[in-house]
Order: sequence, then C-alpha cells, then structure tokens
Amino acid sequence: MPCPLEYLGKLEYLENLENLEYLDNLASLEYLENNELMKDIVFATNNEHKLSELRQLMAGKYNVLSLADIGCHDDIPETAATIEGNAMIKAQWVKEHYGYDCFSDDTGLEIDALGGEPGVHSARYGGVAHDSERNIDKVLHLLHGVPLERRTARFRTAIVLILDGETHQFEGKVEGHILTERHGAGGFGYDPIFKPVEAECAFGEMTAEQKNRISHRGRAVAKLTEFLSTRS
Ligand code: ITT
Repeated sequence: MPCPLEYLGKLEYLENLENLEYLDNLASLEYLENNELMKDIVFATNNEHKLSELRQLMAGKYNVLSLADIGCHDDIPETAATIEGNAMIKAQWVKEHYGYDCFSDDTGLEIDALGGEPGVHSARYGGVAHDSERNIDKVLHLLHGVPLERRTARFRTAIVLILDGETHQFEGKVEGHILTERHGAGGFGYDPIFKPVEAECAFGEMTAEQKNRISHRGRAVAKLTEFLSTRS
C-alpha cells in the first residue's frame, strides 16, 4: 500500500468532485488512481483486434485511446520498406496532423522458407488488404509439402513512441512454426497457423491472456510500459 502522503495531490483534485463524501478509505483512492486518474495514451492503429490487445496489455496503467477517439479516420499510408518505417509513419502522422503524443505498432510475419515474406507485406499478402483468409491460403499454398522443420517463422513487432518531442523504438518477437492447416478461431490475422515454440498449440487456440503473455506484441508492449513508467 503506497504512503497516504502520496495521495495528497490527488486529494486536492478529489475535493472538487461531488462524490468526495463516498471516498471513505484508501482503497477508494487506489481505485481512482487505477481508473479515473489513469493517463491517456493514443494508439495509432485502425485494427480493432490490436486495439483490444493493447487495452488488455495496458489495463490499469493507461487509458488507451484509438484513432477514432481523437477524430482520426484517415487511411494512413504504410509505404515504408520495413515494419519500423511503417510504425514511424503512423506515429508521425498522428503527431503532425492531430498534435497528440502517441505510439504505433507495425507487425510482420517472417517465414524463413519464403525468404522472410510476408514481412512488411503481411496485411495484404493475399492481394486484398486485411483479408486474413486469403493471406493464410497463400501462405499454406506456398508452403505446401515443406516439412515442419523447415516451416520456421517469427512474428516481429516494432513500436514507435513519440513523447515530449522525442522518438523511441521498442521491439518484440516470438519464434515459431507455420502449421499445415488452421487451428482455432481465436486471435486474428495469421494466428490460426502460427504455433510459438514455447506453446503446445497455435495462437488461434489460445485465450487473449495466453497469447499476450508470450506474443511479439506483448513483449514489445512490456518494454514500452516499462519505459513509460520511468517517465511518469
Ligand atoms: P494498423 O496498421 O492500422 O495498425 P494492420 O492490420 O495493418 O493495422 P499491422 O500492419 O501491424 O496491422 O500488421 C499487418 C498484418 O499482420 C495484420 O493485418 C495481420 O494480418 C498480421 N498480424 C499482425 N499482428 C498479428 C498478430 O498478433 N497475430 C496474427 N497476425 C497478425
């Protein structure tokens, strides 16, 4: 339990709230610290699945705002040759056009037997943007007949954070194999055909919590939140 003196600043703030009379113990203050007083942070993504993963990963620490929450409905161009470059474009777009400090992530699935493809082209590998069924069909087709030991792959996530005029980068990755058919209906994107080395099943068969614990995005976000905790 933190020292009550640490709450003095918040008490001043709370004095202006109508419901102060109900705040009769430190547990209530702690609740407010974790919820109503949580800091906002903008996540520059149009992908609802990624947004929901991030909200879960940062729950209790940050209130993650979406692009819609800040009135941004732009189709931000992702024209860089690397996932780091695309993450940079998205974060800079939000900062330049909307003025918010923010972070973005870009993720690629790198399959060794395909020379690292789809990589930066993961979203539209099958020809149509964000059509996961087509993307998976193409991967399974290209890997047809390739034995398990040569189906090695990894998800790699690059996060770019723009904060107080500075840019910071974080990376997370998870090694695994591409399965020969779909498994499970959980997650999104390529999750049904990716089995991490440290798990017995595909991402598609995991709960959100199980995936977040070992995923590329979970690992990159852990570094981001660790960094943010040194700044608050
Ligand atoms: P934003 O650019 O709006 O953030 P996006 O869908 O384009 O969303 P990414 O560029 O980061 O997201 O990822 C490219 C694709 O890679 C994405 O559309 C999915 O097909 C796949 N992908 C990303 N993260 C994944 C994950 O955790 N599990 C499975 N597939 C994933």
